[in-house]
Amino acid sequence: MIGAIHEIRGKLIAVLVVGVAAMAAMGIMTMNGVFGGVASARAVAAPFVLHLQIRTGAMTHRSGWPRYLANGRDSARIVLPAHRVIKVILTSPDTGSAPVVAAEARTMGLSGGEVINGVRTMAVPANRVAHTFTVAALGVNVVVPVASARRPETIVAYFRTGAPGVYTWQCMAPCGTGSTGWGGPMTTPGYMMGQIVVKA
Ligand SMILES: [Cu+2]
Repeated sequence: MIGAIHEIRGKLIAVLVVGVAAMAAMGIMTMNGVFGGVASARAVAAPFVLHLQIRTGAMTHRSGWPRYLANGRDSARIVLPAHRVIKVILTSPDTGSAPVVAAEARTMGLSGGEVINGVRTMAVPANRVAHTFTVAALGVNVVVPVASARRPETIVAYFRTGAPGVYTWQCMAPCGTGSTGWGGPMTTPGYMMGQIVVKA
């Protein structure tokens, strides 16, 4: 009788020990899961924000010479991190149009098109384009519509950089000087063209 009780007690203790060990193991696994999750969330870097601003010729007191500013500075050389999601926040108060061919009025290489004043858009009517921000080598085209006089256009778009390299960015809308609109700022770094330097 006493032997049997000892045996049952021994079994109970064995079950308890195994149970506690199992719970501890699960606890460790759960902790690993949690911290693993945090670690991988950290590994995915937040988007790199690129603020682009159109300054019209009237704003810069140089008629026919609109320009892009990048993060409030000269856009002749825009440095971006490699293999990173870039969040473009582009503002334009430009009420003038510079019509493009249909292909250039379509967004390209952007995750889900672009969001213009809160509305997701894949293309702008070609005759309502004011500027583009185009990086042909990266397959990226951000389209800037003509702004109303009431408020500037705000465009939000995402694209991804690849390997390090130097690429040309260019506005494809003939918004410059001369009879064709392809003069002046269209060929001047820091105005309607420049370099994108993708750095590791
Ligand atoms: Cu332009």
